[in-house]
Amino acid sequence: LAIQSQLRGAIARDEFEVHYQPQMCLRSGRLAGAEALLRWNNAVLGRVPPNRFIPLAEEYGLVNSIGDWVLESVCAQIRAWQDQGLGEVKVSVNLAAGQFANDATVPYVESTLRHFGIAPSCLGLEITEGTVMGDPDKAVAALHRLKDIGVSISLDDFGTGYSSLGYLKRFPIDTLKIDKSFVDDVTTSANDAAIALSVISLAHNLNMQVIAEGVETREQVQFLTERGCDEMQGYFFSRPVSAGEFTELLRERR
Ligand code: G
Ligand code: G
Ligand code: NA
Ligand code: MN
Repeated sequence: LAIQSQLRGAIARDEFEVHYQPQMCLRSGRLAGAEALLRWNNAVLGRVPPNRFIPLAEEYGLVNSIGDWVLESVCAQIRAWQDQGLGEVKVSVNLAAGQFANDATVPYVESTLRHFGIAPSCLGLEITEGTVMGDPDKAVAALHRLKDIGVSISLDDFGTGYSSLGYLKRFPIDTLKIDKSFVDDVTTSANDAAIALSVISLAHNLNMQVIAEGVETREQVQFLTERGCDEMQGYFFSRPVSAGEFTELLRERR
């Protein structure tokens, strides 16, 4: 398959790029950090979205090397921003199921942070419900080891998978992300509004933060702000942008 052989050589050919989507703190109105979103631009296949190539990377056994590349690239960038006097920038990185299942991942996260001299509080890891449900007991242990290092954990796409509230109680999760599918109609659908409010209450009652993703309109911002959502991410604020463009946003923040 063309995509398999192209994906295999993508790191060596330097075809990946990390983009950064701003995450806004609603209380201060300021830039709180970013989610790292991987981009692949291949000479033969063009731009392939991560929704397509990450599952293939899992299947071909490439997800660990790609994930390592993302983590190093993000840590090098956080270091560079700090060296440029732009402060400690918090970045959330998506962790694939195959990385999460790999015992080498936690020590690798720790040694990479140390290598770049980055405070663990600058790194967040985003997992999905599917990532942790495969082997929940192992997941609880791995999450605790990550918490011990000092990185924070977000549960992505919350509400769209098969999560059980019992697991939510056991997982040391810092932040729930309200999935875009609930945000889209939050100001027009009573059901979506009820779900968003319930997730905000659930998170706060469990001493977690809440971030809404896929926020596109002023009405959504207002609705979610009034109801106590902590952070937001979406096209209303910014699309995912290149590291260079994000550097400009950080300069404006100062
Ligand atoms: O921008 P968007 O098309 O970037 O992202 C689509 C999906 O791909 C999201 O579910 C996102 O979590 C996932 N994704 C983006 N970058 C990465 C990455 O570096 N690693 C993993 N595992 N998933 C990613
Ligand atoms: O699955 P995950 O939540 O990690 O991926 C987020 C995806 O949503 C990425 O593909 C990202 O580019 C996209 N995204 C982020 N903000 C918005 C938005 O406001 N509107 C839309 N349509 N997509 C968004
Ligand atoms: Na994500
Ligand atoms: Mn998501």
